[in-house]
Amino acid sequence: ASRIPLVAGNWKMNFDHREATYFVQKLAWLLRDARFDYHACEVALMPSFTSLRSVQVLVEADRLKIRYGAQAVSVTTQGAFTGDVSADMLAALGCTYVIVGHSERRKYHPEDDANIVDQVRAVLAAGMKPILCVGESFEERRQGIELDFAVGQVHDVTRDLSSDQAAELVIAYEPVWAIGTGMVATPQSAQEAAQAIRADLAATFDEDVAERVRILYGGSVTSKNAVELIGEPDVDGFLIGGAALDPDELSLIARLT
Ligand code: G2H
Repeated sequence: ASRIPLVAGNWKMNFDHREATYFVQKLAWLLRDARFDYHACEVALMPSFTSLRSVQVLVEADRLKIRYGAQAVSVTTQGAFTGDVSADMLAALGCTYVIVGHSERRKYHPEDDANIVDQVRAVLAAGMKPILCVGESFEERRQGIELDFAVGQVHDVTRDLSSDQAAELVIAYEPVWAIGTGMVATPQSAQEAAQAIRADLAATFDEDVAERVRILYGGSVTSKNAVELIGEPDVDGFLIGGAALDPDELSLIARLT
């Protein structure tokens, strides 16, 4: 496919701004040392809000090709919303991506489908790309409805978008049972889900949109399982948690992708 793969590190609630700065320097050095081709694979990091400014300063000063983004965003543009961060604030920090609807946000915060649609809209309106996370829990998999469930989660968000908006999406298929558990999905089941999601995009929009959207796999990705997963035709990269906390491991995964 013509899609450029994306390796995105989701740091979750790890690293303060000093640790983030050190990490980015080390990762950039490792990739430079390996003559990494950023045109062949995009690398992005999703630090905490508190680290974004430090990452921006470093990326701009050293002209790094590493991209970055946030892990969530407010659905409102400004005003009396204590503790929230707007999409425009993130765009002003040079963010390329914003993770939307991660299962941990769906679980620990009141992020329901309506809120997730609004976050996607806010991210797009500010000129960034949402990384929309979907995926079934163990219960849905046990019932054998995992594909319908994941496709349904995508559909609930995309049905109200225009083709131009949908084409900007990155979708991360992250089966909840695989998140942080060491239980990675098989390449076949990651492919099945990615293929089903792409087919739904083709049905909702058209082939062009379906071919443009990158679909990542997430859930216990490491350098040990990345090669097999990326070999699948509809898997366009990874959203990586635990393994993204080690610059050597993350650079290795990027090089293998
Ligand atoms: C899934 C993933 C990153 P991990 O949440 O989004 O985390 O790789 O630790 O399973």
